[in-house]
Amino acid sequence: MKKSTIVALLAAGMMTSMAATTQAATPTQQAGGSTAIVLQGFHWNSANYAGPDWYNTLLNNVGDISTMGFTHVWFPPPSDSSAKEGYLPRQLNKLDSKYGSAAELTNVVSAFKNKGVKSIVDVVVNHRVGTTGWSDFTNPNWTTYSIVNGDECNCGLGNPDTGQGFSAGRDLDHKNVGEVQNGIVNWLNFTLKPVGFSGLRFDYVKGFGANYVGQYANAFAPDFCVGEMWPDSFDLNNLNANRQAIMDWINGTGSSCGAFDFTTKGILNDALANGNYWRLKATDGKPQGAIGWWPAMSVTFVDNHDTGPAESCGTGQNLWAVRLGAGRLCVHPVASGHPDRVLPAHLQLEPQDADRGADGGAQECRRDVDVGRRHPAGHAGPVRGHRHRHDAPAGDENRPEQLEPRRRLDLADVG
Ligand SMILES: [Ca+2]
Ligand SMILES: [Ca+2]
Repeated sequence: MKKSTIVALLAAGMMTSMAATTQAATPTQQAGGSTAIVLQGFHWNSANYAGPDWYNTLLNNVGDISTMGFTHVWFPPPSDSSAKEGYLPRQLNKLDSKYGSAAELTNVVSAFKNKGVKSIVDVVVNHRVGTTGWSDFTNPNWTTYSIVNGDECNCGLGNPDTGQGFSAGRDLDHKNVGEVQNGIVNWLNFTLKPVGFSGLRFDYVKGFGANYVGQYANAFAPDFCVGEMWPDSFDLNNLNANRQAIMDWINGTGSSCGAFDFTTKGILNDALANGNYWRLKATDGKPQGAIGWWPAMSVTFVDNHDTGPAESCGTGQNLWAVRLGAGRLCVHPVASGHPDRVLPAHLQLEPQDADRGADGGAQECRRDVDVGRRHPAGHAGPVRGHRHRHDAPAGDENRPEQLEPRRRLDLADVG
């Protein structure tokens, strides 16, 4: 994927002119009436997969994922990274990673596209790491003027950070037009878009100004955009403060990107742990989370690679199967307060057996799971089950199997 200098310079010139004419726009899936259901197509252990690697594991599941009704799949950060999971990006334009090769990535994205499923790329641009050290950025080559002047490397020659710092990587100076802004837009449009990605997920957006997410999203023109905006605090007795922080961030992007509804996620945690389902409904009768205030821009959320606890069954986030019960709430239109619409929802592709216990024991930490969606007409969508045991050999029994539809849990059922 390496570009020649001539091509890169040409691209930079093109993007400068394009950026000047790009208009702010809300992604189509967030403009209202969305029917998107997003599957997080990886988990924290996915980078460990080999034979097949993760991209080919996904490839083997394209048919099932499309049949289950998912409209979008969220991919892990695809660039070369010093952390195998992809969250310490190094050579942005190199798309060979622990998840697989650039060719395999393009292949699986194409396979999804052929089934009508769109792909979302995980965009990590708060920070970057050097190729051989802390700050020698290559491919594309950026100087230390691209690093904020308060970074822990004491090497940054740029402006002060426009958001929070991240100590494991060099915080990028998003005010820097020539290297950072143009470099990110070029990467989005000339490295990632040709892979086939149509959606954006922005990582750690508290790390830099929301306006830059809006700028980058507008340059890419995604059909779906979501930011990882965890408010600094979560107080069950002051949920409005939590969701207001999410609203403020969306506003900061110029309504060019939605956000995960982490308020609802926090309420669900309490509801499921303590039976406080009443919290899910606000006094105005609408959902208490971000979806109650701005449903079209709020992406309901269950769990992901860095929220699931790991109290048992070895390492990694492995309780999402339990939490998928909550997913039933999230994928139901009734949960949105808008029965005519299924809001974007997010579930996670269940792991296979890569994180089985080191002792090879028989402890089962993932139970039968069913996921599905209720169509606007009220009929249940396809329901599939995945059964995994730590003592089960990899093979056909780890393949999804058709299970009988089960009773679904609606907000209406619980108060
Ligand atoms: Ca830093
Ligand atoms: Ca930062």
